[in-house]
Amino acid sequence: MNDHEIPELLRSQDRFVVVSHANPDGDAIGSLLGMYLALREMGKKAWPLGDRPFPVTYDFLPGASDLITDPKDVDAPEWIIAVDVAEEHRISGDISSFRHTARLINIDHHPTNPAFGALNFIDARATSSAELVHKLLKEAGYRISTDVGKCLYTGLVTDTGGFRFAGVTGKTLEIAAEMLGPGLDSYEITRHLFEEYPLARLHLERIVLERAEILLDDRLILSTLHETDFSNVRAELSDGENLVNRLREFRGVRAACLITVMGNGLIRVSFRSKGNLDVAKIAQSLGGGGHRAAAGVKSTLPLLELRKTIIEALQLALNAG
Ligand SMILES: [Mn+2]
Repeated sequence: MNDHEIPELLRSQDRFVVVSHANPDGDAIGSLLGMYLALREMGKKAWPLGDRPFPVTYDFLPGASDLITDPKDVDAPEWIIAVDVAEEHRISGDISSFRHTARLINIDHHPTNPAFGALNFIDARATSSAELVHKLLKEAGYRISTDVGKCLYTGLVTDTGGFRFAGVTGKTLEIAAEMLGPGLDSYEITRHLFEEYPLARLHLERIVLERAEILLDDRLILSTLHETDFSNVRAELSDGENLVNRLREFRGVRAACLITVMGNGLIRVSFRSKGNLDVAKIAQSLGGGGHRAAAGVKSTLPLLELRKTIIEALQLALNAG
């Protein structure tokens, strides 16, 4: 599955456009900016591409203001690097004008990734894609700078929930230490990530908790947001990132689910689980994907039908496990 030529390509090749997934989280943004800045520091042409500006939370990251949203500003790239993208159609940024002239390198840690690149580096044991970017850059002979470290550490910290989630080992902490390097405080970064939320998030959190339903003998907590909730409290969609985690934090709860009803007939569902329950499987059965303990799907099913399907699938999985 893994292509071992990638470090050599990063070292020898020159023109790279770097992309990640739509509605990017900390790992998507950190991995994208970390890769982009490292390539630039290595003296190469590199373009960070996305379909719209990143959420303001990440404005503190080096390179954040370099993001390109118009593919015309990308000049004849030879390589497309996709980081943290579970499926090709989830790539953010219009790569169609060079998709068939450039070759795609796919770097990801989602177990459901179908290896859509010409070259693929996929490792589901990694807690973040940032870890994989770090590994490849190191193997390419690149020595991590403070700027790149900030970006990659952001990816690692956000995808591990601040080192709390399943899969964090001593190795994870060693990699984190390498990313921080000497002279960089973890708190210089984590303060921006966890203590500078827009106030709109507090309003959203209130609504999510107020509407939380405790189901399946206290094993599932489910809540629902509507697009109008976001506009009512003047929140962006990204202000709700990872709010679903709050629903998993209680004793005996095995699964958490946050349903977000968008205005365009689409419904976003985020799943979290605890213990051996595999929510990626449930997301996949509905057309989505993700990780064992954190997965999601966008569905066109009507709300009530979708809700019923989700609860039944979770009930079946919980009773089987
Ligand atoms: Mn990730």
